[in-house]
Amino acid sequence: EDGYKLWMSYSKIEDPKTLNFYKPRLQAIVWEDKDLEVAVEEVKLAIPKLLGITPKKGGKNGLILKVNPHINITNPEGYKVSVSGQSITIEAPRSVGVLYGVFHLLRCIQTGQEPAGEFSPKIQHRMLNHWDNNNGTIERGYAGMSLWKWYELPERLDPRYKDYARANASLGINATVINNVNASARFLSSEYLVKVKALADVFRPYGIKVYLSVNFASPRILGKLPDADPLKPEVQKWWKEKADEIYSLIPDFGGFLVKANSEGEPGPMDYGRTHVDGANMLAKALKPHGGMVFWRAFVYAPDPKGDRFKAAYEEFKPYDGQFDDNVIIQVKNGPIDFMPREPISPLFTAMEKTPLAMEFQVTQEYLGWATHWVYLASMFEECLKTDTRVKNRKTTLSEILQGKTFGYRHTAITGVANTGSDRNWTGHPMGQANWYALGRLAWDPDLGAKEIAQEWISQTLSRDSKTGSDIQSMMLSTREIYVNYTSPFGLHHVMGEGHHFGPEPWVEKAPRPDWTALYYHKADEKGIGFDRTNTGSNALAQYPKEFSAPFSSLETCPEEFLLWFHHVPWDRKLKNGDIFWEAFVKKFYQGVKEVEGLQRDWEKVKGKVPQETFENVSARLKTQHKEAIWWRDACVLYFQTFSKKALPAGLKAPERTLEEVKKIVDVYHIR
Ligand code: BDP
Repeated sequence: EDGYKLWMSYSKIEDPKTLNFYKPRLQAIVWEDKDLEVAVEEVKLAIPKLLGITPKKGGKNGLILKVNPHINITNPEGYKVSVSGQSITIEAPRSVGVLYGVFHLLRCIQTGQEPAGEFSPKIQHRMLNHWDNNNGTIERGYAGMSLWKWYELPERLDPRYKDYARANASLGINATVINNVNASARFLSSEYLVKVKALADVFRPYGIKVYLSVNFASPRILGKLPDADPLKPEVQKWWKEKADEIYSLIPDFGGFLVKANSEGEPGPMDYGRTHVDGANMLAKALKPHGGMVFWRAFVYAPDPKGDRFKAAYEEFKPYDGQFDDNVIIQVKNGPIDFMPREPISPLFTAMEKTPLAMEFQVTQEYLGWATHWVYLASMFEECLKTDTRVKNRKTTLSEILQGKTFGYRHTAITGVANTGSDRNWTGHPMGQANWYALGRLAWDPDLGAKEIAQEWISQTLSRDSKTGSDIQSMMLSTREIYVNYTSPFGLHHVMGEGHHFGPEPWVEKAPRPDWTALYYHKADEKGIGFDRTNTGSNALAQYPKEFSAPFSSLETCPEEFLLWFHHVPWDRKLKNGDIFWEAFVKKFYQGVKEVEGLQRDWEKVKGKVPQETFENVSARLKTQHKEAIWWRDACVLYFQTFSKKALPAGLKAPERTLEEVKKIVDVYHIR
């Protein structure tokens, strides 16, 4: 068990009740439709392994798979499962629905449930974003090189492409953006498009549409036009012809993802135009083919005196309602950048006439790369269940994304992938659960981190209920542990500059002021934190009043968000009676202790989970422990230079000096 098979290893079921229910009903597979080939193939692969029987073809009873365009169902990608007598029937209007139904059935077998009911995705576009470059590297990838082997395509199709598609389809992921948002124009060259087509052909039977990130300056770079001004007819013509070329190769091509006028990428503003001009121009090129534009709102113009928190809202809010109907604005979950804990982006509460897509990050850029165990579903869930108070009533972010609140015409949830060429796909074996969770939440954003963890464990590490619940509790604790030793009370953006690994709260110089740590923590002799209330940047005013009210005062601000919104005096008393400085320091120490707890708990599952995974996780936990101490020592010693206060009684001072800790990061700069 080296992890290659992900949650599709289909290990033998031991539970007699499950065997009794499924064995008689899976003796045969009945289907007619040719489009059901991959669904049938999956059943044929899984059932012998799970149940030790080989289903025969045809007959009256058994697993009946049917495409039925006339069944009445909420979403055309949904399916119905019913059990009667010795048969299980999976029926759907499209073949992909039947495939989803098959994966649902396989999940039910492995989690000891009986299948029945109607299942429909709550979100239309369920996507992965790969930040893969054409030279095989991955921006912020920690699990090896890109999965896509551009030099071998289109002739050789790595078998891994199909396993990638199976894994995604098993979760209901139906779209993949295969290249980096910092996009090379080369992906749109005719030479590359045939390679992209080869991938699209592999993914198609699994219901997965391919998208490309595009470089806005492509008409200039590839088309040799003088510029890429979206209002110029020749530029529009270039994009239209490019779209026609793409669709002639890939008739179901999904569309474009665009990072424009952000972090140095080209965009319409280079020509005095707007996001609306740029997005709508691309939308018009794709429209005749049914393609979509995902236009990212990750923008922040350099403004040393401003507050980066406010940038996306300020740039996009004025354009609400002006985008074409095949444009979605893709917004990161928080206003800054994938921090271990962020408040929700205010844009989600403010764009009533524009569909917004959620962009989560699955790759752990700011969450310890591949050496820290962080089960991200806890963070995704916290974000999705946030009550935004939109319309002055309970309105979760999940509901907004589902289109219920503002009546979106399109809905989307996307995750920046954590996959790579490592044999186990994600580097850290537990990172697989994050890919899994992203897919499940994109299908149903109301699912809970807890149930998703349990499902994943039953399909990967163990079906023993004690072992399962032990691992589940560990998983559910990991995110808060990471927060404790890196970013307690809402501390943010104090990681290493550029590479984003490890602590560097002392960073005061960077290519931009808002890439330093000092910009965010603002520590001084009085206290620490970014005042975003009306005495500070007033970023809170971007939220509905009913949402921001509790955050606005030091008394009522949830403690886990304090430093996001307040400059907190070091000796401010917290709810538990500690002064802030002491509570703050204690969190770092607590985080380290908790990693030690994780190590002890993990030892207990030895012999109960696949040995290779056991050893892999154990070793990574050792590194995590070492790095948690590094975070603790760096933050405590550095912030102590401002607070000038002693450590709380009973805590042992770090064994090294601040100067010594500062040197450690140099090693990581070359990682
Ligand atoms: C930041 C990453 C950078 C990405 C950027 C983005 O550090 O590599 O290009 O986000 O999302 O988090 O565009």
